[in-house]
Amino acid sequence: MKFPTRLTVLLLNATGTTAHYFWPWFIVNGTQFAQWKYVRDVAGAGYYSDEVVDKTEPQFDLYSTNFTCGRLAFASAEKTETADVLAGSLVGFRVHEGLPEPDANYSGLQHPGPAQAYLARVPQAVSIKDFSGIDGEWFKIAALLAETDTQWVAGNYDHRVINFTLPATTPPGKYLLRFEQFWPSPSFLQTQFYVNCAQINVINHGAAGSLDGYPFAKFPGAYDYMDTGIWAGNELGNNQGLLKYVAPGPAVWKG
Ligand SMILES: *[C@@H]1O[C@H](CO)[C@@H](O)[C@H](O)[C@H]1NC(C)=O
Ligand SMILES: *[C@@H]1O[C@H](CO)[C@@H](O)[C@H](O)[C@H]1NC(C)=O
Ligand SMILES: *[C@@H]1O[C@H](CO)[C@@H](O)[C@H](O)[C@H]1NC(C)=O
Ligand SMILES: *[C@@H]1O[C@H](CO)[C@@H](O)[C@H](O)[C@H]1NC(C)=O
Ligand SMILES: [Cu+2]
Repeated sequence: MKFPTRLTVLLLNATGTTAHYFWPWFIVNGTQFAQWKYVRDVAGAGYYSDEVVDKTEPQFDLYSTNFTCGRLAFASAEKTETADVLAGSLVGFRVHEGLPEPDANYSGLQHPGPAQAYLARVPQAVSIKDFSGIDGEWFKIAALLAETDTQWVAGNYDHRVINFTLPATTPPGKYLLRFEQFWPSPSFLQTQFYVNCAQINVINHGAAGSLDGYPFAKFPGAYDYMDTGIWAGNELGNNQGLLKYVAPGPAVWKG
């Protein structure tokens, strides 16, 4: 079911901070790289006068092409570098809540909630700079959900970095790595999504796993406003019963 419009409550804040955020830092081999080096830079939403703060605005429209990798992310493909990542290694994204430098690095996670990561392979004949991911075949490689019935894995403000493993059997090649973290809301259309994509080149000298038969997702397209993992009930909205939570999207690829 599509709901293309949303009534937006404008929260204009003169001091320039919001209760929102984005994920501009990619972490590989234990190193946190410069903002937007490997992550495609995004546009603001047009709600805040400060350019950086404007990027913190969450996404609500699950059917927008901006839902693939963040607002107008494809426009940054050309200037984004591609990180070599060994299959099986730990990677991570670090949060930025729109604080001015040099405090940006100390941003925290404003909204605990599920975090998931997907890969879409860049077709062999295509350059990653020409790959938006909109027609990509996305497979899920990580779902960091509940730790206990009342606590998400990404569970508090001090959780600045979200790490996950790139599966050891990921076939070598260029990929977009789509990272999302979100705050499921009991209010319809109010679930706040924070989506960013890194450009990666997977190096794998070992055996590659099979993706035959995997139910690939499309972004946009895979998620719906009616998904119980997105339009949360009141229990979930109050951080209760989290172990029963069913995340949107297909199952995590078994490798
Ligand atoms: C994420 O991994 C980094 C190493 O890259 C480590 O320093 C950090 O403690 C990890 N953070 C969490 C929350 O697991
Ligand atoms: C994507 O985001 C940009 C920047 O906020 C906006 O101008 C544009 O209308 C959005 N596109 C879609 C398809 O939602
Ligand atoms: C991470 O380490 C691997 C193995 O040493 C190396 O090939 C790769 O270039 C490193 N990636 C980055 C982004 O530094
Ligand atoms: C930001 O934090 C990371 C990880 O703790 C650290 O490696 C980096 O030096 C910090 N950068 C700044 C500018 O403080
Ligand atoms: Cu928010």
